[in-house]
Amino acid sequence: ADTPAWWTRAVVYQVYPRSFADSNGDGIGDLGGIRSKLDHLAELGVDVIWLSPIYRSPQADNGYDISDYEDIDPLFGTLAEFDQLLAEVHERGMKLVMDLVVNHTSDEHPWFVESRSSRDNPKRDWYIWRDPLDAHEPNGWTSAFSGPAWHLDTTTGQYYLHLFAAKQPDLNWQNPEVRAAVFAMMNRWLDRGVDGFRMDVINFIAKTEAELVGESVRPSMGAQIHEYLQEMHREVFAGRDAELITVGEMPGVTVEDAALFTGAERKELDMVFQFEHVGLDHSDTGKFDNLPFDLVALKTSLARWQTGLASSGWNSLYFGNHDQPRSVSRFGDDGRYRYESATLLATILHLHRGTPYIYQGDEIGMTNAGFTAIEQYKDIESVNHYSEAITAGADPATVLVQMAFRSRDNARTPVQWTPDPGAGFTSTEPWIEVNGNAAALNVQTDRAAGERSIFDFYRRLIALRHELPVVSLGEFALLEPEHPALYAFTRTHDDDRLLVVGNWSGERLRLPEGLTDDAGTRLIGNYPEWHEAVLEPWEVRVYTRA
Ligand code: TEU
Ligand code: CA
Repeated sequence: ADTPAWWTRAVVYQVYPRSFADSNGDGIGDLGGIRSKLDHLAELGVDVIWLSPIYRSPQADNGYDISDYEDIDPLFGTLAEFDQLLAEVHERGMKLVMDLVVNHTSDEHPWFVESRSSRDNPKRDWYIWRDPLDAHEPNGWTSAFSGPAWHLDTTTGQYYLHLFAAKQPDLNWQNPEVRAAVFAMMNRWLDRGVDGFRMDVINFIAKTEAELVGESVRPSMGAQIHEYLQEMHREVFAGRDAELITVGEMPGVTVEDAALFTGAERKELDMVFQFEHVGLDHSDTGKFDNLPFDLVALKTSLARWQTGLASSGWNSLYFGNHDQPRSVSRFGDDGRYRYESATLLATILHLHRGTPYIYQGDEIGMTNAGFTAIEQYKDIESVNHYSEAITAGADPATVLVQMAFRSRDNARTPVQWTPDPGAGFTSTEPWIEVNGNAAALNVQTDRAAGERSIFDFYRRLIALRHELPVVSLGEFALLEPEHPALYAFTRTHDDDRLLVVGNWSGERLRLPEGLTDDAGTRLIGNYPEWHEAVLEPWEVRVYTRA
């Protein structure tokens, strides 16, 4: 069998630059801040750093609205500083991945400025323009950020499509000129030394005429998506993909599709971010309609993805990112058992088969922000949701409770480095409030916690993935699928076998009879002692048997 790709043993760390570290005292994170924390990342042991967008942008969606793909926004620094950061990342033996946002640009991108200037502009067909239908939007599609997905441009009397904000017009990927321009830009970043891309909503780029005029509320994934990604592979990655890592963010992707996107012989992507497990705790009416957590649903979903990509393709593994609530608040206990539940979540995730992604701050168990007033929120999705809900007659207090759990801003408060005011993130007023628990919850305090350092626990999990083929490649098998609080599974590789047992609850849990018989010895656990037949609240154990 051919040698497993390097990223089967790798761990990726996501930096959301605006909230990571501010080096020039303007309250916004920047490249200088990232450079000052590279030792933190190297000590953690991560292999790849994924940067959320740092390109020129009006910041309507915190940089996911790009107005120049080939320059760094002055908020974050300069191209020269970027090259310095890249060199320092490489010096430490780490790789750097950029965020590729090419389903849409900013409405201030020169391409769109030209496109919207007249109906016969050569770039008109670089975006998706349609005539009004009975003086209204061409179809019923809605934006992810509330309201219709179409915006009427009065200059030319046509609507343009935007699946996200009106300041994020969708590119027309059916146009070969668009594809060529994107591929050329990607090649220039790779030629600059970048080691790959995380591709923003990349499954949305394929919209066909049928879908555009169809009445579906949101686009399904157009059939040409595989053609586009295979063309991207030929034009950009072929001949150099062995050293690179590509991950496609794909809301709504199924495990069957993911097997096609990530099969090695398919020459499309290395892995995808799927959304099933992060969609279980809200209703279909919308992400802010929160539902109670259901462990059986979670472990069943993740197990199906393990099985579905066991022989072909590859999983990414994540519980958090800049769009999701903080995982210890969402899935664990961010109060009494914060250390125990944060380390349980990390162990369960990192011992699945796939490439784990650590979101900045999760390595010290950062929690949801605890915002109570709409003025504290900055995220366009949250702010638009609030005004839409209130306009529709919802009770502001109810909406604020929903947002306090679900808002993307929960993951976007500044990383907490020290107990000082400003949490060591900035010397001035930060662009978004620092979490009120920063004085006790920060890197400095966590690193001094010895046995109860979450950072140190992550460091050990990452080392296990680097050292043990049973962790990176071992076959996954879920045990006790119906148990409401026990998360148990095995990993087997040649003669090596791991047994992972986790008590995903705040109550003591009696282990099923015989489950740990001949399970072997202790590999890692989050309680100092193991009382054989009973798991303590949020206790996780990994047994190893050769
Ligand atoms: O996210 C796309 C996406 O799926 C989320 O925005 C999701 O739709 C939303 O949070 C509801 O669950 C990517 C980026 O990660 C996000 O930050 C951007 O806002 C979005 O695309 C548009 O670029
Ligand atoms: Ca700054």
